[in-house]
Amino acid sequence: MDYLKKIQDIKTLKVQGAENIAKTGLTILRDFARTYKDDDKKFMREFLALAKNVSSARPTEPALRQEIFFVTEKVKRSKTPKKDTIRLCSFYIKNIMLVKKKIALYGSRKIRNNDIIMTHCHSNTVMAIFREAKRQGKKFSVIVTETRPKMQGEKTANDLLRMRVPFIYVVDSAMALFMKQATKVFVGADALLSNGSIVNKIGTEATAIVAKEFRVPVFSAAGTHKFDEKTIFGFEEPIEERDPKEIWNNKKIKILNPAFDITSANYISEIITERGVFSPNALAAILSKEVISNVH
Ligand code: RUB
Repeated sequence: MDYLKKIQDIKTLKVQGAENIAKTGLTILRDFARTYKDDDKKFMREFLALAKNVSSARPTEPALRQEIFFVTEKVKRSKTPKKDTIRLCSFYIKNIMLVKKKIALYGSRKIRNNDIIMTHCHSNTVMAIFREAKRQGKKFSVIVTETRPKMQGEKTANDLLRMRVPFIYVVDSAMALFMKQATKVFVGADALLSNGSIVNKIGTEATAIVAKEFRVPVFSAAGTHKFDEKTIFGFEEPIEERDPKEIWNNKKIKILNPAFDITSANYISEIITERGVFSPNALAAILSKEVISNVH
C-alpha cells in the first residue's frame, strides 16, 4: 500500500466525511503493521511517525485523532506491537460501523411520514439514518444543498438516487427559500465541542440559524468519538482553511476558504449519538464529566 498516497487522498478529499476519514486512518495503520517486515523497535519508530502524519491529515477531525490516539497509546505499551496494531485497528473500524448502526436506528425514530428533510454536505451517518427510515417503509423526501466549493451534495444526491428516496437538489444560496418547505434538518458533525456547539461543513451554521427562524428542528447525527476533549480545557477547535483555488484560481484577489463552521447549541434541537439522543448541552455535560473524572 502506498501510505503517503492514502494520506494525500484524505487531504485532497478523495476520502471525505469524518467517519470515512477515521476508518481510512485506521486502515493505513493496520495495513502498515500487516506488511511490516523489520523488528519491533524499528516498527514502533516508523509506526508512531506514520500515526502522527495520518492524525494531522485533516485538522478539524477529532474522530480521526481520537481513534489513532486510542491505538497508539495501547501499542506503545504492547509487547507484540505489530499484532496489537492489527487487532486494535480492526476492532475500532468495526466499532465505528456499530456506532453508525445504532445512530441509524435512533435517528430513524425522528423521521415521520411526509417529512421534508433538508441536509447539507454528505454525511455517512445521516445517510445511514435515511437508509434505515426507508427500510422501515417511511415516506419522506429530502432537500439537498450542493455544498460549494467541493459539491459534496452530489454525493448525497447519488446516495439518495440509489436508495430511491425522492429529493430535490438546490444551490446553497437557495437554502432559506427552501427552508420554508422543510419539516426537519439533518446534518452530520465533524466535531462536538464542550460548550454544546457542533463543527460541520461550512454553511451548516447559516442553515441552522435559518431553520430556527422558521421553527424547523435541527438534528445533528454524530458518534461520541467526535467529542473534542481538548475544548474542555480551553483549546479552540481548529477550523481547516483549504486552498483558495477550490473556489477560484485567481491570485489577484484574497479568497478565504474555511472548510467548516461552528453552530452554537442554541440552533441545534438534538444530537443523535450511539448512546442516545440528547440536547446539545446535556450531551456536552455528560461527555465532559466523563473526561474530567478520568483526569482528576
Ligand atoms: C464532511 C462533513 C460531514 C461530516 C460528517 O466534510 O462536513 O458532514 O464529516 O460526516 P468533508 P460523517 O467533505 O470536508 O470531509 O457522518 O460521514 O462522519
